[in-house]
Amino acid sequence: MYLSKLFIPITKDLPAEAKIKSHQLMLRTGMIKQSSAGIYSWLPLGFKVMKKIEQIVREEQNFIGAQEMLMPTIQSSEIWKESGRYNDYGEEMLRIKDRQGREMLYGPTNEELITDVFRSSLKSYKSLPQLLYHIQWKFRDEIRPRFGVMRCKEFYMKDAYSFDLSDEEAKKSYNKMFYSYLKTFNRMGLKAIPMSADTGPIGGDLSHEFIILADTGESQIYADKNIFEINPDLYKLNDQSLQKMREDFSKVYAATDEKYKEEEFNKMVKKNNQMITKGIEVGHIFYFSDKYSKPMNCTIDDKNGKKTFVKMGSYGIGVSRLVGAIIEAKYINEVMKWPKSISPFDVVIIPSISKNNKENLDKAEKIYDELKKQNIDVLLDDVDENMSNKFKKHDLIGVPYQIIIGSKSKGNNFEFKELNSQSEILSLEKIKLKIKK
Ligand code: 5CA
Repeated sequence: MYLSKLFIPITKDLPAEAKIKSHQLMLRTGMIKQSSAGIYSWLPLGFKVMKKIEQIVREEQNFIGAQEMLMPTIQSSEIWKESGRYNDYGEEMLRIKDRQGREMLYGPTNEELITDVFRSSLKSYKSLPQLLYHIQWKFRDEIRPRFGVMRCKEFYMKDAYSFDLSDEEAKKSYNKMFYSYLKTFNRMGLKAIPMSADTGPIGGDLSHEFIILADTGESQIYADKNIFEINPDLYKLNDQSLQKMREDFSKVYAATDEKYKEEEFNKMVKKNNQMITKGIEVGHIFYFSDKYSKPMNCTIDDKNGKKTFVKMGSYGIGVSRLVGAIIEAKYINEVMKWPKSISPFDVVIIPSISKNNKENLDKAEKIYDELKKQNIDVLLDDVDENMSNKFKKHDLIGVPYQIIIGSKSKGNNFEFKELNSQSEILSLEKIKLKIKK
């Protein structure tokens, strides 16, 4: 893509309404545009990053055997009345009437809808376990939407649901998701800490939030630094190994303020290992057994033909929130550097262009074609602007690699720079290898 053709409305001014870096940066680089309070349009640059995040989430869900489907955004109030949450959910739920006067709502989450799908589809224990997920817009009429995409009204979420015959089997599904989440966030260059958490309006008595460290986070966290030593890659996708993983995590203290107990924290964690800081919740998993299946009469026949309520859990990842959360975690010293796996482009070519000399632009175009042929997603900054402005702009856009075509690039060797490091002079072959690594 040529930068001059890209729909990227960059602004120099700091948007007054944006209080945190990610919100400022997303507005300044034209990743999003607010349409009304807490509701945003996703412009090409922001949408591209969000789609890459979505794809990683999808691949890791598929890896553990979850199946993708799609449920609607608009739901009937009937199923929410059955579960008892229609009144409980309160004003965060956006309630709508259709032309027949039927009460509908814009789904804030999907426990009821998936239970309804399940109860009319499967009846035998032989079909279990099942893991289903979708990636769909949600709406919560947040009283104070803020921080851009971090706490907004309309947001993009991956929500998965597990169905098992017994509590014991269900814990295995929970462990799989726990593992999948750690791998998912790792692939985005994030170290997410699983923390015991409250279950709030979703319910149940087992729950973990996945939190990444950031000063601007809304969650207060208390954890043992040793939690970072547990490496999810050392566990395998089988029940035994995943149970061991859960046990290893449970030995290391990590809790949000709702679950925090000072005495326990001081007893379990040595003073110099204590981490008391802020974080952003990027995922949340719940086990709630028959909380929905019972009132909604969602049963399954066990092997003796006896009807039992199916045991369920739900598992969310804030796909759109992650775009902002990753900026919060990775924006350092006025430079944004996207992790390679989700960067909007693999590399940007920055030629020094002047009115009477188009030689550098010609060279840049040749490299552009060459990289394109190798399936490298490349951005070419063909805008006629001085280099210092260009560098400032690319510090904001955050493409991790730059090929700079100026005085240091000679013949077939070019100046190559990874953001936040020194540049080096390399052949195009070596550059390709670095980008693809
Ligand atoms: N039904 C469960 C699991 S599927 C559920 O809804 N969980 S949740 O409420 O914790 O939301 C899941 C994730 O969505 C959160 O971890 C967070 O990353 C994201 N999220 C929740 N509310 C918002 C919001 N207002 N704006 C942006 N992202 C949000």
